[in-house]
Parts: sequence; C-alpha cells; structure tokens
Amino acid sequence: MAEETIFSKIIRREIPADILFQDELVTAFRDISAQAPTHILIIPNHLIPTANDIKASDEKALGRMMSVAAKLAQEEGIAEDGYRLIMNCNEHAGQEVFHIHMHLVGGHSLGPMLSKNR
Ligand code: DGP
Repeated sequence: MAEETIFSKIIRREIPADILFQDELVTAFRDISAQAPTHILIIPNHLIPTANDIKASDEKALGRMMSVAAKLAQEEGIAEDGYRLIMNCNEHAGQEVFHIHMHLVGGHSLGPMLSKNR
C-alpha cells in the first residue's frame, strides 16, 4: 500500500494550507514555494502516488482536476492570457511529493515549455 504524503494531511486539514477549492473528489491549494504569480496545486483526495499508478477508476477525479483548473484560472484572472498545467512523474521530471498533483501556473509569460539546458 502506498504511503501517505503531506498532501493527505492538507486534504484532511490537519496542517495549514491556503485551500481554494475542495469537493468530494479533489482539493486545490496554493503551492508553498510559488514559481509564478499564480501557482496552485490540484490533487485527487485519494492517494495516487504517480501518473504511472493512474487507473480507469481514477478518471472521474482526474477529469474534475481539469475542470477545477479551468475554473481557478478564471478566478485568478489568468485564463485569457494563458497558463500552464503540469504533472511531474518520477525522477526525470523532478517529482518530489508522491501524491499526484497538477500544477496550475501563470500570471506572467512562462517562456519555453522545457529548459534547453540539460
Ligand atoms: P513536484 O516537484 O511536482 O512533486 O511538486 C511538489 C510541489 O509541492 C512543490 O512545488 C512544492 C509543493 N509543496 C510541497 N510541500 C508542500 C506543503 O506542505 N504545502 C504546500 N502548499 N505545498 C507544498
């Protein structure tokens, strides 16, 4: 069984976070180390460690993550200018917290999608 991360504690409101949205499927809160004027994490309420662990039964929560991202982008006032949705998986992508999360980042021009430096 996968081990809980700090995100489970945020979902249960056992530790503080700036929660912007929560329903029966997903929770969205501001990233503690924001890398853009808007940097929000959207996560399923049940633990899925990485994108590799996604099952068909997770599709409802994953779909909700997308629609909540669009709603929050509107609320943040970044929808028209644009934003980026990112999900990192495992070491090569730099995943640090093993409870899948979609980063919603925007608020200024984000530059090229991937760094050219390797
Ligand atoms: P990733 O590298 O994709 O696994 O991103 C993990 C993100 O989670 C990173 O941008 C920082 C954020 N983060 C880690 N711990 C906490 C926390 O306790 N609270 C909040 N709000 N964000 C966190």
